[in-house]
Amino acid sequence: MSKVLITGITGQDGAYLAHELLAKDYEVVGAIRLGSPPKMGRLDKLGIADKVRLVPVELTDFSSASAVLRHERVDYIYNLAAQSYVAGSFEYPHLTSEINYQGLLNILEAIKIDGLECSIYQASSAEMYGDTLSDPQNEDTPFNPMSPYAVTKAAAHHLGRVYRASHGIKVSNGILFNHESELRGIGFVTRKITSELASIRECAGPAVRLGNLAAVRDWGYAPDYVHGMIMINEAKIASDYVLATNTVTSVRDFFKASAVAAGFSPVFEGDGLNERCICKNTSKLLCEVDEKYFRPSDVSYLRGDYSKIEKELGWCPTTSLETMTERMIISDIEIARSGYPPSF
Ligand code: NAP
Ligand code: F7E
Repeated sequence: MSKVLITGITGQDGAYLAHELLAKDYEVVGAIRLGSPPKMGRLDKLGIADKVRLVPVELTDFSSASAVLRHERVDYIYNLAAQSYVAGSFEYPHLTSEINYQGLLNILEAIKIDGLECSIYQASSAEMYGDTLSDPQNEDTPFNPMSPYAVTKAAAHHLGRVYRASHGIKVSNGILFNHESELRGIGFVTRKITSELASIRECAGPAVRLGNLAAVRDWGYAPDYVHGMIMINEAKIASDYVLATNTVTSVRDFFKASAVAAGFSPVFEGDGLNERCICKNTSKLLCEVDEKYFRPSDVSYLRGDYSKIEKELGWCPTTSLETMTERMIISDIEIARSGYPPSF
């Protein structure tokens, strides 16, 4: 039986990844933060909380990271732990850098020094591309990071390549475009929209307040993407791969589709800070623009070309944006009806 260590197991991707690996009969060990109780909401929701073994580790501390790796001797590592909020990285750049960059450095050094035999998947991000003239973006598109988050991910990406080329360590970078799900954190725009629309519908909650409605993203479904992560980490040859859908949607259009899925008839009116969305059947205010959700700099457009992984490993996305949006709305309506706040 192969043994796997997932850092960031309590996050969206970590939970889905653990679920798929357990179904394939892997022994799954999850690294959790030292000194604070793990957030078990997603693992509970997938019914796997008692099927994974959780080990406390401080990934930003070399001795803690290396002790766990030496002790566990895993076959595969998925390094997903990160301060993953782009907006938050402008406020907390040091924290973001420590876990997103130093965390990977500690893992790679521990593997190098102890001569450990394992394959590492590093969670790289489409955010590294920033605003670019290349459309769509692929593995050869130069990076133009526009946030502290993107800088840390680009640095970690290059670090992985350096350890692969100079020390022969089997590390692959998955350059993932945005992927969402019922388990997405409520701070990200898609889940913010679906959870707050559900609350308007079920509990007469307030209108959703959003920032840059014109931003365009390539949104896929998280379970499809963790399947791709496994393909990447288990490939014979370590390499870097884009996972994306090659289709794009603006925040405004995602809002409209979600509002329709929630039973509203959304119409946008006005522009700039005065833009808002009304339900034309009930005149209910569904969405307003709020300056506080604009970022100091924002990536305006991302669209990924996943043809390399399709050709070499046979991966492609299988879930449409419409299906994903419906699933998120249905799940958030159930949560709103339960009367409990979301547990993740
Ligand atoms: P997520 O839901 O925000 O999960 C992040 C995980 O990292 C959580 O388990 C969190 O633990 C852990 N973590 C955060 N700070 C930590 C620290 N200082 N020490 C140890 N653990 C820490 O993120 P996700 O959406 O699953 O994404 C997984 C990875 O893929 C991340 O590296 C992210 O940057 C990257 N990525 C995501 C996307 C996307 O669209 N989802 C796209 C590209 C790349 P707690 O539960 O204790 O907070
Ligand atoms: O923002 C705009 C915002 O926070 C998407 C992370 O998983 O994907 C994710 O990063 C867009 C941006 O995701 C609000 O300005 C408008 O243009 O959902 P998001 P992100 O920043 O793209 C990448 C690939 C990662 O690697 C990251 O870890 O939506 N937007 N109004 C808003 N965004 C938020 N969060 N909240 C708003 O009210």
